[in-house]
Amino acid sequence: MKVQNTLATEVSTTCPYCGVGCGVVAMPQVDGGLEVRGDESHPSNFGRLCSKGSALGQTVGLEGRLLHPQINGERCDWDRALNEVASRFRQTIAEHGPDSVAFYVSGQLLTEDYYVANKLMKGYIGSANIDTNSRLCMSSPVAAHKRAFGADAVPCAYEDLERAKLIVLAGSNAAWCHPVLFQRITQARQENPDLMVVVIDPRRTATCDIADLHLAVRPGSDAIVFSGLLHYLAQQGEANPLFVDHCTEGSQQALAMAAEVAPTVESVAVRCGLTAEALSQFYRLFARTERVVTVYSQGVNQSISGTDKVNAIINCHLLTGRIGRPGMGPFSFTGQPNAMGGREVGGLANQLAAHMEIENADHRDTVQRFWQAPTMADHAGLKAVDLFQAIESGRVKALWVMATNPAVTLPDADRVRAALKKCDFVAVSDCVEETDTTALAHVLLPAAAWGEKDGAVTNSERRISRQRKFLPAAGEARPDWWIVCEVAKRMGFAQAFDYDGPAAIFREHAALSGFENFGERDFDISGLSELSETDYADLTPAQWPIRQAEASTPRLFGDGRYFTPSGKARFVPVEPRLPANLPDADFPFVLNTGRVRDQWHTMARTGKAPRLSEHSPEPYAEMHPQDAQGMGLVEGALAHIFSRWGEAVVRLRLNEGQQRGSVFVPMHWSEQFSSSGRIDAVVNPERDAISGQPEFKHTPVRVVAYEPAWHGFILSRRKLDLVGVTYWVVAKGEGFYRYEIAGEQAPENWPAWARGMLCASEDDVNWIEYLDQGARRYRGVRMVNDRVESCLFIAPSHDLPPRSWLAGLFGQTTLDDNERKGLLLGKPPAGQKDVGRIVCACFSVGINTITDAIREQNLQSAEAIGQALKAGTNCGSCVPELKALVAGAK
Ligand SMILES: Nc1nc2c(c(=O)[nH]1)N[C@H]1C(S)=C(S)[C@@H](COP(=O)(O)OP(=O)(O)OC[C@H]3O[C@@H](n4cnc5c(=O)[nH]c(N)nc54)[C@H](O)[C@@H]3O)O[C@H]1N2
Ligand SMILES: Nc1nc2c(c(=O)[nH]1)N[C@H]1C(S)=C(S)[C@@H](COP(=O)(O)OP(=O)(O)OC[C@H]3O[C@@H](n4cnc5c(=O)[nH]c(N)nc54)[C@H](O)[C@@H]3O)O[C@H]1N2
Ligand code: SF4
Ligand SMILES: [Mo]
Repeated sequence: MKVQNTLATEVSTTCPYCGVGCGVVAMPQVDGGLEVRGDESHPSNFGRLCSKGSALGQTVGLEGRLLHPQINGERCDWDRALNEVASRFRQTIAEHGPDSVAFYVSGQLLTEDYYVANKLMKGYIGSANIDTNSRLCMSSPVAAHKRAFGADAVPCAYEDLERAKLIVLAGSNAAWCHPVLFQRITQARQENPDLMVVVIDPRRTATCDIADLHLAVRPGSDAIVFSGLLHYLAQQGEANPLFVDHCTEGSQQALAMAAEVAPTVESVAVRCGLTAEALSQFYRLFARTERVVTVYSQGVNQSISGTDKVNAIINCHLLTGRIGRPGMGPFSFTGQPNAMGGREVGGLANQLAAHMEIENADHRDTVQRFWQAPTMADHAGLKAVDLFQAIESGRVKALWVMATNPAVTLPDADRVRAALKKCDFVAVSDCVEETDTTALAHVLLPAAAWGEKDGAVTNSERRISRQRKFLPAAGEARPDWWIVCEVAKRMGFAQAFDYDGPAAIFREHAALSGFENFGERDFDISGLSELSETDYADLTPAQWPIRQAEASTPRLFGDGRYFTPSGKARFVPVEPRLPANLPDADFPFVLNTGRVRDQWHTMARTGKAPRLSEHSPEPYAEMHPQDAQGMGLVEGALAHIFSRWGEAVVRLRLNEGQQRGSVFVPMHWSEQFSSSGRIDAVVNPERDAISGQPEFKHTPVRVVAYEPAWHGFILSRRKLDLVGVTYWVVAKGEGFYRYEIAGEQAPENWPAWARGMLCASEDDVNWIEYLDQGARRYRGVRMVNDRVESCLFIAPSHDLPPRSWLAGLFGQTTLDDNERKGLLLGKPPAGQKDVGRIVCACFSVGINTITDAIREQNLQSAEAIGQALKAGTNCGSCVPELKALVAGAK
């Protein structure tokens, strides 16, 4: 069947989500659908995909797409929209100078898009006010790499994970955020039982499933952990004097500082909230293992001292000389698909292009001559948070946002939204029509989405891969590079932006990387500067530097030479600092934020896939059960979270894996999906003084029970306009939309209210209902042609029927009598089971099915569950949870 439906073409491309950069084979179907599989030949994933990658087929439909340009909400043609953007930018620059305009771009742009946006701003507008959401993500590692290595260079390759004997994951929930790397590590452990894994994270995450040791550190204390490690290694005689002498500088200052700030293992343990035993175990393991890779991600980066924390980690690798050789090194896992590509083209406000520095006059001269640019920016531009503050104060008057959603994802997000509202001119390029940011735009520019355009991305291991087009563009959507170039032409820069396609841009980018380089700059892909159109079309994944065609460099620094003036790597003395804001009597908890397994950021794409909405359908806060005690905070209830910056309302989950005193809330919910789950409204805007990266992982908050007058939910085949609710969340299911709702005031007449929302008319005969006024319970079901059309359940508390069985009925074309009866009761008739919350997204296997099978068939492992139910056998993302269920049943 599948084979017949598949069009002849199979296209190899790259997944548009995380920085693992998995190869995907896209198989467009004759019915317009899309099947995907992992690309066996891609060296990043060798055929694997995670839940998000596997569900790509469910996300490419036209639903919700921005199909036409718009000015002030009115559809218009491209010419008008482009002229509008160009003239508003030109006017603003003429009146207020180049620094009065800005671009806010994204690690989800392709390299070619990014390259032209940066070229336009820095070389032609003459300002460096182009910053990117990578500021929120990778800017601390960038700054730390530059301090240590003299360049923003990631030394490692993924194969080092397989060749290591110890992997330390610091502030990384790889099981959910870099799932295919997590799978590679898991497999490496199976093949090599000596491989040890240490996870450093305040909370117990799915990643801890493979940890030999989990250090549940006090939030924000990683610099102390690694300073303590540095001192310990020195004391234990684990330094590598040959390497330190010949290849590094500054060790003495760094060691002296470490001795001062982290004198004993015991003192470090106390400050980090660990036992001395556990900490020594980690230190001993690190000391005695030559092949160690230390992975770091947002738990380290997103901090006011993120740059120092990364350097504290790198210091330990420098002291032991564990860098530049197989199976070892400090390894930053990048977040977005093209976080690295953005750094290569200079997408950050304090960079230039091709890893050159904006503050360096020679570099400016080099780039200016290469571009033949009329005006070069000569000072760093505004970093993301500062940029939006400058918009608020009116210093920046015209903004162009591309491929990011700042009204949701910047800290202190209410203030960001207010700044956008005030801004004289906002253009937004996006694929999706309705986002919290597009709602504030004057001009909307429809961008071609994944699968509709060609370009390159670079993953965490410096591997450049192609994204390829295999679908026609939706509506009038155009690739981002085209949109930028058309605006540039209309601003008077026709010659410099006259490209006939992405290959031409890529060649120029590659040529710039080699231009007057002489081996002085790490980023050099001059080997790709003469690709023909066919070469570009067929480009196979390779790791930079690529100085000759078909070269690839898995590992950097094998020769012991760095990009600093002396050629030596630099130790950085690190004085650990506390987070900017600490809990107090008013705000006693630390808010930690991050990601869930099956959603990508603001859910613009993953929110369209029913398969991905089942695992975490609602925004939630995780708390330790003891912290919740006596506060009316019970499992499944709603919680109101306040900080000095803002508030949110989310569902409460009690979890002993959560450290006491802290609360975890995912970052994904915007106002498109929830009334009040936008957690960045609560997050403080503090940031690292060196990198400008915000402290998303640490905001003092108060958590209070939120007790509305009534709770409820609706499942409906069509989208609804909700009336009279104060709390709502919408998630897309298979054949229905799920609304979780609550209200502070009960409607005067429940039936009239419900019919108003769900029925064709007040006296709709298809509406069957049940009202118990005394118990304040109301239920209604609408059946049309034997199919359930919608159902609604209201109760005075959150104690409502499970949604999963009801949800399953939307997949049926007819219901039998028993099912109909069950429908109004909200529970399956005798003989039918409720599968429960979905654990395995690929095969939709619910938690009840799994726990029943574990009990009835005495299943002892995740593999056994896989054999019995298929759960966990496709993408494997749910395996940690399956193991936890097996363990819980014992
Ligand atoms: N499913 C999914 N995957 C994604 C994304 C997504 O949206 N969804 N986004 C991608 C992007 S852009 C990024 S940047 C990456 C992020 O990938 P990760 O950094 O792995 O993800 P996060 O959940 O942001 O945070 C990681 C962990 O840091 C921990 N943490 C908090 N405070 C501290 C601390 O003080 N010390 C330590 N050691 N740990 C701490 C948190 O508890 C959390 O478990 O994920 C990428 N992959
Ligand atoms: N509280 C909290 N906040 C965080 C974080 C956290 O850990 N905690 N993490 C931060 C990090 S690391 C990151 S990376 C950011 C991510 O935050 P954002 O970048 O703001 O989030 P996305 O939802 O990925 O936004 C991408 C937008 O681009 C659109 N898009 C997709 N593809 C294209 C394309 O090809 N062209 C164009 N023009 N548009 C496209 C999508 O429709 C979507 O609207 O969030 C940051 N915010
Ligand atoms: S791990 Fe998942 S989200 Fe990341 S690139 Fe691979 S398939 Fe895509
Ligand atoms: Mo990110």
